[in-house]
Amino acid sequence: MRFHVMTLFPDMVMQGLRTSILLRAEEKGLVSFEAVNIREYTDNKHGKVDDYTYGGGAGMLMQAQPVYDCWDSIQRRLPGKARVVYLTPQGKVFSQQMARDLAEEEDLILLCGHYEGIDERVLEEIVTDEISIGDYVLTGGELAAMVVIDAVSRMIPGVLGNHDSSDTESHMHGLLEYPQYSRPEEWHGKKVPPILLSGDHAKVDAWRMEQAVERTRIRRPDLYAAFMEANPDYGKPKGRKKRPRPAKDSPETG
Ligand code: 6GU
Repeated sequence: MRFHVMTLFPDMVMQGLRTSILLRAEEKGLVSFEAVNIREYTDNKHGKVDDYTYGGGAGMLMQAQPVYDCWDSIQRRLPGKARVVYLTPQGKVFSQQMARDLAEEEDLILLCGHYEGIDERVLEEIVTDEISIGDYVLTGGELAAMVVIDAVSRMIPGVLGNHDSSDTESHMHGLLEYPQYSRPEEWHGKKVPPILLSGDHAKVDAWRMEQAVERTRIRRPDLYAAFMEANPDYGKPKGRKKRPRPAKDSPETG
């Protein structure tokens, strides 16, 4: 998959992406990254890409012309019409499902805004998806673009080693990850839960599942509710027949 980032800060984006797992993925030919400097496409002789907003108010806006010409120069060299993701706090909040969906694309163009945003007219013409990475405001779209690219890349087969496979991750069953421990067995007076040293894989799996569910219940009641909705029998004793429960209005229930 090829990622094309439209930005005023190409070095920031490339340095962020060409590190660790994503660097290895690019070296293996599984993904490629380019950052295209929007400023190189401005018609303004001073290299200006922003101007005041009509109607007044604080701040500057990125102008339509350089953004459009930058997009056009990228799109012209692609084999088909690529989706264009605009990173903005006004977008749909990014999720694992959106990462999975974007990972199906051959090319993806990401547009990073700055200042108070971008002239709406060019957004209407080129943008197919608007994404926010959460309910807070960043100074620009670059960090958000890197977040999206990271999450999308790790869904591509071969990017992760088989050890950190993308389906034992947090959020896979819609649950948070269980706690994990490495050597030594005791550190700062804290022992590793004995069940993890028992060698009983069935018990270890059951313990991890319980921990994941309990952690999710405490920390993310929204995810817990969705999990229980999808797994209504979770935690109910299985096997033996339950004693029939007296009806609600039975004298036995008081
Ligand atoms: Cl995508 N951009 C900016 N500037 N701020 C954000 C964001 C994006 N997502 C959350 N906050």
